Amino acid sequence: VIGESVALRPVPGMVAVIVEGSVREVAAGVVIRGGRVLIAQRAHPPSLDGLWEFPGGKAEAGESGPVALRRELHEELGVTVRVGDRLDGEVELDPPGRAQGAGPTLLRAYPATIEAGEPRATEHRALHWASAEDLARMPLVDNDRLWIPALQALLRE
Ligand code: 523
Repeated sequence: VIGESVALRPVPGMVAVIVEGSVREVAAGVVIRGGRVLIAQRAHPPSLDGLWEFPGGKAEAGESGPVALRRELHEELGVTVRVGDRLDGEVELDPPGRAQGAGPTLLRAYPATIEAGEPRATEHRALHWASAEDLARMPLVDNDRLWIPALQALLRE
């Protein structure tokens, strides 16, 4: 009798866990200092080689975006950061070979403040402190362009 099936009864807590567990996040860091924002030039994959991004990476299973970003910026740039409140907007990524029924992977951006260390490119080709004008003219990965207008406004404040 379907109506009496425990498995089909809506249990709000359980639904929340399932939904949260199916979303994957890539967290990108917006590090602003002295009217400029840090961008990093990707070396891979070939389709993104040479393009600039807000550095970051994939959250591992069970890891929040901010925690993942702190780890990634330590691995990639050698800095310790404090992560702020997420910026508006997100971009759905299309990972090749995504399992059917699996949730989306979302690119999200967070402001990050350097607490210790000076950024060094250990996995990127180069780093650049970009002005508002640089953001308009340098080749950024398409996904990251979403945040350019908001950042330009911030940098010009
Ligand atoms: N993006 C992206 N913008 C952006 C980042 C950090 C990542 O569009 N600012 C995309 C690029 C990849 C995917 O997100 O399609 C994963 O980013 P990646 O490769 O930087 O994440 P990693 O380092 O966790 O991935 P692996 O190298 O595979 O471990």
